[in-house]
Order: sequence, then C-alpha cells, then structure tokens
Amino acid sequence: MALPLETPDFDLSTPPPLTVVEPATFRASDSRDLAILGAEPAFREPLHVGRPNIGNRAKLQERIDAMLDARWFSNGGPLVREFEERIAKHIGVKHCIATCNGTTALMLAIRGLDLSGEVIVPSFTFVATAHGLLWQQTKPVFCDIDPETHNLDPVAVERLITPWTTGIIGVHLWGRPCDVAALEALAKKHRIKLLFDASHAFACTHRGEFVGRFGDAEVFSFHATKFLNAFEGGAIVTQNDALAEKLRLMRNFGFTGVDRVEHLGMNAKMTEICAAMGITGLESISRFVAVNRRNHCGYRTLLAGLPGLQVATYDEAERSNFQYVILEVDPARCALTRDELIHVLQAEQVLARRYFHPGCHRMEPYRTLYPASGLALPQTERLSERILALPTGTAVCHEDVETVATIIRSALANAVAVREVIVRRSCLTRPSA
Ligand code: T4K
Repeated sequence: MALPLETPDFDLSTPPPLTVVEPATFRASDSRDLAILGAEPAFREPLHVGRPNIGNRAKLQERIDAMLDARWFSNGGPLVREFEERIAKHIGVKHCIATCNGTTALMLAIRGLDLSGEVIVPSFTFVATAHGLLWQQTKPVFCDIDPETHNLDPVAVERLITPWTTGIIGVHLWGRPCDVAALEALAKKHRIKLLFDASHAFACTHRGEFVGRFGDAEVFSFHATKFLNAFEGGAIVTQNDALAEKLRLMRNFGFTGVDRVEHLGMNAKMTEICAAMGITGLESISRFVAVNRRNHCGYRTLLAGLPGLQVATYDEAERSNFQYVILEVDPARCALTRDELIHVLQAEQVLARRYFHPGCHRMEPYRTLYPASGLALPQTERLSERILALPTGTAVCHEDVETVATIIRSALANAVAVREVIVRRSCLTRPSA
C-alpha cells in the first residue's frame, strides 16, 4: 500500500490520512524460533525505538545549499524565523521562540516565568523536566500520575500545593494531553504559573485545539528522536507578548542591539541547519502521522487478547502523532514480566526501551535529595515497572511490526523455557535498556 505523497505543508483542515491503516493486512503468529532460546536473531541490525523521521531530502539539501550560499548559519537567520512562523501558525499561537534543544527551552521558560521555590512536576517523565527546575535552584516536587492517562493527577497536585509553590509543570506524556482544564483551574485558584512540557505532543490536539495553546507557555522538543526533529531543537510557544519578548532576549545573551545588553541571557539559539531540517520535516508530518498510526494500529491488532498486555491508546476524537507505542505489562496476568520481555526482544536486536524507568525520583540527584518521595508516588512506581516502548516511526515498516509482535507472542507461548534461560543467565541483574 503506497503512502500518501509529501504534503506541501501541514494542512490543518485535512484530517490525517487513514488509508494506510489496514490492520487486516497485518499477520502475526505464535510460533517463531526465539534468539533467547538459541535461534538466529530476527533482525540483523538493531531495530531502534527513536529512529529519526526524515522529510524530503532534496528539499532539505536545497535549503542547506541556500544557507551555505548565504553564509548565514545562526543568530536569528531566515530559516529560524521561518520555522518559528510556521510552528506558531500551525498551532495557532502568537509566539514561537525556537531554541537549540527542548531542555534549554524548559530552562528558559522556567526562568522566564519566574518559577522559584517549589514547582509540582511528575516523576514519570524524561529526566530533563526535573533537571530544568533544579538547574534554576527550584525544587521539583514530584507528583503522582493517573494510572490510565499516565499524566499528572490533578487531585494529587492540589494536595502538594504549599505557600512555596510557584507553579505546575504538566507533561503531555506520549503525546496524550494532560487534564488541561483541571490544571488551569488549579493554577488560577492558587495564583501560580502553569507550564506544559509538550516535548511528545507536537501536532496533537486537546478538545480540538493544538497542544501549544495551553497554560502560560508550552515547550516542545525537536530532538532527533522526536516525531518532528530539527536534528536537535526545541521551542517555547506562548500567547503572552511580554514573556515572549523576555524569552527572545534570554535566548540571545540579553542583546537588544549591537553592543547593547538589557537582560541576563544565555546562548539558547537554534541554528539555521537545524531550522532547515525542522521546516523540511514539518512539510511531511502528514506522512509521519500516517506511518506511526499504521504501526500503532498494527501492534494493537497483533497484540490484542494477550493476557496482561495492553497497548496504550490515543483518543480517536483528537489528532495524535502516534509517536510512541507504549506496552503495559501486568506482571500478575502476563506470562512474562516487562523486564523478561525486554531481554527476549534485545536478543532479537529489538531495542525496546523502559521509558521512563525508574522515574526521576529514583535518579540522582533527586534520589539523594528527596529519599522518601517514592512513598507518595505509588502509581509512578507501579507504572515504571510495567511500561515498554516498542520501535515505531518511519524507519519501521509493517513487516517489522509483525515480526516484533510475533516475537512477543512466541515468547509468551514459551514463557517457561524463556524464563528458565533468563534466570540461568542471571540476565535480570544486568539489564542494558
Ligand atoms: N521533556 C521530555 C518529556 C522529553 O521526552 C525530552 C526528551 C525532553 C524534555 C528534553 O528534550 P531535548 O533536550 O532532548 O530536546 C531520548 C532523547 O535523547 C530525548 O530527547 C527524549 N526526550 C527521550 C525520550 O529519548 P534516550 O536517552 O532514550 O536517547 P538515546 O540516545 O538512547 O536514543 C534513543 C533511541 O533512538 C536509541 O535506540 C537510538 C535511536 N537514535 C537516536 C539518535 C539520537 C537514532 O536512531 N538516531 C539518532 O540520531 O533519550
């Protein structure tokens, strides 16, 4: 089945093409000789979770050539300005401030919003969300998540608000938006700021509006592994004029003109070549969505009905980028644990990942700073032992999805033998994921 051609731009009026999703064409079986039991690995080369999506190479090359001819590589060049304009237009937000990566965007936004004291944040996220706070001498107060959505639980958030709380950072994990209305209501009630880490959620909607329009500001990551990548990159989007002006100054050392500095700043600029990659990818995101959706649908179809295994779903009434295929393994009902499945997959060269194990609160420096925080995070602790991210993206074809699903089905069908081998090798004492 041919995929849709590159679209000239991301057309918001057109729903993402559904024609490539044909679950009936997917096939998986329960019998495959497993590498962990001595067979040849299913894949010769590693099958990664985060292979970059690449737009039209000829267009990218054209943009890079124009950039080289112009000899303008950084410091607010035309490609960065174009990238910012396009992102802002697509989301329907007034300001986009592009940065060199998502972590720096978070740090700028945290500082720009004057967050200090304590800020409530999930522990079940990539560690950059917490680092962005502590880097600014602000205490991340780890909050538990909703076991269904994997996002901040607003009831738990309210319990953690103290006189020192200046803000909340919600993470739209896996691109599934937080309970925005509840968090906005809390922020308003307690007169604190609300920032969203939308690193996973570019091109996703909530109640029909694109992520990027909520809270005081939202932050995207355009890292190589993200749905839309700029090699490395990030952005802050906001409707707030004064905040946007401050962030632009902070991004570029505080310069307001030649030899004039009016603000404390740093170097957080996106480069022209990164913007070229970002713009080119943006022109292909309908295709990226279509492939991700096909893969997600394939995994869901092929893994359906296996006891104790569940592929996390996306709200069909909204737009999603389907960037993550998240498998939840219930150790009480599944024949193998999440970590046993990881070992089976790794033996086949399938580099599934334990995102976001073990939770920020169990990583340094948080583990030492706040040793008891796990006690208040039962859902985080539970989920971080169960979640597995499977390979997807435009580098993963539907045969790959079938093979991965067949490996999982076969592993469960041969669970006793698989577990015996793992125990014999004591694999579980040295997981590499
Ligand atoms: N907030 C959240 C919620 C985030 O998820 C992230 C980033 C951030 C903030 C911070 O944004 P940035 O500052 O990164 O823009 C990866 C990414 O490095 C990280 O950006 C991302 N989250 C996180 C979820 O995933 P690792 O530690 O898993 O990276 P790594 O090197 O193991 O790569 C993942 C897989 O991708 C590997 O199997 C290899 C493959 N890969 C990677 C790269 C870089 C490729 O095939 N090609 C590549 O070029 O963190």
